[in-house]
Amino acid sequence: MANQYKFSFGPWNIHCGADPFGPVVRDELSFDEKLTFYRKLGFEGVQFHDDDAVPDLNELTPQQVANRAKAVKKQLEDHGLEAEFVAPRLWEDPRTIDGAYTANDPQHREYALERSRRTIDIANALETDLVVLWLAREGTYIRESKDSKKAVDLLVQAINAMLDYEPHMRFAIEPKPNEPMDQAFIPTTGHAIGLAYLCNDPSRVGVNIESAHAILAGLDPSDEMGYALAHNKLWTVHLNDQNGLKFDEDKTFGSVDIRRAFNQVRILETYNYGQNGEYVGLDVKAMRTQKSGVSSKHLINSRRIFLRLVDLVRSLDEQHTQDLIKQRDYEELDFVILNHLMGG
Ligand code: XUL
Ligand code: MN
Repeated sequence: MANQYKFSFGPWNIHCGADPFGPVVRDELSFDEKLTFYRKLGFEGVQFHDDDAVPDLNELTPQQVANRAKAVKKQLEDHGLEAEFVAPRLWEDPRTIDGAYTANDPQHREYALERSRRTIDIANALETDLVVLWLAREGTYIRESKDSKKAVDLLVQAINAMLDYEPHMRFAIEPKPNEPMDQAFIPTTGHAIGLAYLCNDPSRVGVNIESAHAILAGLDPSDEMGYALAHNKLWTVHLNDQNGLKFDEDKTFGSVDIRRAFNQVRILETYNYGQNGEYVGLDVKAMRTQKSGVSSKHLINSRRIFLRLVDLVRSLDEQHTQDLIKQRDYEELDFVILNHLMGG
């Protein structure tokens, strides 16, 4: 049976256009206002950072955090939505300046773990069994500041502590090679999956693959997806696009390289991604030039492009493709794919 896809994004994907060089340029929307966008745009899953669900959670007791998260669960239900995952925001607090789980200061590492426990509590209250770990500051600005072997040990210890804390929770590592760090300890899918196998329960540690992060690592996102699928560890994706090796652009899916996007959709479609409830997640930013009122087009367009590419995957003449592979006529295959993408 043909795949039916369900789509998600995070509230941070509707934003006011501030960048490191300039202030906001669009109206600030409340969380509840953002929730009204989801269904209208064709999305049913909400991705959360812990403080998207419970702002200022460091100021609250664990019980207060859980209670507030339960109120958010009700809010989601009122909008016909569900939580896809919750991710600890471990890159803004002063105690995460030198990293979180790999910070050199043991008290700062303990803060990171305590905050992650709250994230897990929030995930429980929102009734999702998935936590995403983007290891933002687990890396270095200069090689000599941290021991890379010890860093891996510390990451394993931290993930083990999270696995122990909630035996039903699954953890999807989102690798990224750089930004904000110069060198990340877990830059690629292979690193993330290697880390999973070092943990006490590898069956509950998988990955979230972001297209732009793979491109920043000089890799093809669809190959990264294939690698994770071969390990049954592709539990969510952050589809977007990236124009070369620069800052993380989070561009509309397919907007730079439609063929690269086609191949991501193709591998997801080929291996029935979504059959276990996985979402097609987006992590896209509107251009700063976009005015208020039309600043969610990057979301609707990414979804439309994904679905157009699903049609193109399904209408590709597979027999012809297989024949060309058999004949090793990859020049003709190249043309057939390009022609298909151009509507031929
Ligand atoms: C950062 C990034 C994050 C994660 C969630 O580059 O992609 O938004 O997706 O923490
Ligand atoms: Mn992401």
